[in-house]
Amino acid sequence: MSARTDLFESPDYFQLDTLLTEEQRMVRQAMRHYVIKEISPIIEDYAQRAEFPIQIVKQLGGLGCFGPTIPTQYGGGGLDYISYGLMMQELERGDSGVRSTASVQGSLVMYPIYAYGNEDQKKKFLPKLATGEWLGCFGLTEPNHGSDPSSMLTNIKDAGDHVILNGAKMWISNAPIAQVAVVWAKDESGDIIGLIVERGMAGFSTPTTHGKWSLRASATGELVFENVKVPKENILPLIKGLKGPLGCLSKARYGIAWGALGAAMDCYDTALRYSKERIQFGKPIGAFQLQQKKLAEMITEITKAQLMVWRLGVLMNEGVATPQQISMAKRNSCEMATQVARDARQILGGMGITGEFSIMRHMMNLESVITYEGTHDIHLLITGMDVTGFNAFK
Ligand code: TGC
Ligand code: FAD
Repeated sequence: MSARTDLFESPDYFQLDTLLTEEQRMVRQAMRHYVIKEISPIIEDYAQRAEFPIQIVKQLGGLGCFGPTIPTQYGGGGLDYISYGLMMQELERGDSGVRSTASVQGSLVMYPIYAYGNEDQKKKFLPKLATGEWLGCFGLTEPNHGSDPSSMLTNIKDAGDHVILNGAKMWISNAPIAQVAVVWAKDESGDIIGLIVERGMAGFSTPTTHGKWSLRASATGELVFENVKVPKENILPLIKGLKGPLGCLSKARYGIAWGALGAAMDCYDTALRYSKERIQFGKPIGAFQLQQKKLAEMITEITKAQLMVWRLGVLMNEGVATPQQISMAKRNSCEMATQVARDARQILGGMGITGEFSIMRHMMNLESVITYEGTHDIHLLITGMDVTGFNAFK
């Protein structure tokens, strides 16, 4: 058995399929087919080489993975949130970096332009981003300001018909290859604003981050701004304050809650199959109680997470989901997936550390997924604040 042959069978212990609409099932099927055909055969090699498979950008655009909930008039998919979640689940079942590409483009680049931009900005950027002709990135984190983005130093100064942008962003997915960057900076009053920085603007560079053991098939880099002249027409006019970037993060964190689940489902499925085929002491290792305990706990946790994200999707569709509910689901899925990947890797013994199987790659990827878009601790504190009313950040 080799990961190069994708034998995935989706775990659905509580018959959640019956809760999905025909359209949602079709979306999921299309994504599953895409992952089996285009991602599973190549992703391990790209990850080993630490190379981003650039061809997926146009493929994902063609499949409607960029901005699936954005209205079709701007090139989005006009789909509901459960369809969006299922897309992210299937993509991350293939690789977290593939889902990251879709999350960043749809939720962190297209969404702010759609929600906070004017009509000219929407018409200029959204259709090209939707098809994958252009790739975008999202610059919030700075070298000295990660969990606490409100302390950011990146800033703009008014200079007539343009602003002068200075500062640096770090750990930015897609930065080295993006044509456009949605960047968050402080204006002269100290308010956080969003602006669209385009590749080619003088003083703007995007050095690549090397040496990652995680998300190796995703391009990560910095955004460096040295007196960059950004036309005022590139400022997003409809938002001021940290709620701008956090509003985008709510959309992306929702996608991660489904995505991490996809990685966990792949690890479980691989480990279950292996446990039935691998013989030790004269019987399949799946017949030993210790391995059954791991598998039983995995499917229990996966099922709980599936129920949580499905319910969250319903609340998103009704427009009543809270950022705090999204935090809980993101945190729960990431923690669950990290544990499932670790246990699944053990079930495969030595084979578990090789690239013949997807588990070790998922396990390493999930270390980024549990960290970005708000760390495990930050989401716990968001829940803590919500239930107690006390703010542990201040
Ligand atoms: P705080 O005072 O709590 O909030 C400031 C304003 O924002 C509002 N707000 C939200 N609005 C929309 N959605 C949310 N999720 C929101 N959370 C808060 C809030 O109501 C307030 O509004 P207003 O009107 O009163 O101004 O802000 P704080 O400075 O105390 O920080 C709170 C904290 C720590 C929770 C927040 O800053 C945080 O979430 N930190 C984590 C940082 C983070 O997630 N960074 C992610 C960077 S992007 C990334 O990782 C992309 S990875 C991409 C990939 O490859 O997939
Ligand atoms: P820090 O904020 O320095 O945190 C270090 C530790 O301290 C963590 O364990 C944290 O939980 C803990 N901590 C911090 N504050 C508290 C507190 N108040 N109470 C208790 N514990 C606390 N950012 C972007 O803007 N755009 C991107 O596209 C992007 N892509 C990324 C891709 C990858 C592969 C990675 C790894 C990161 C990416 N990030 C991106 C950055 C990511 O969002 C940050 O790494 C994350 O928000 C944490 O910030 P930090 O790394 O500076 O850690």
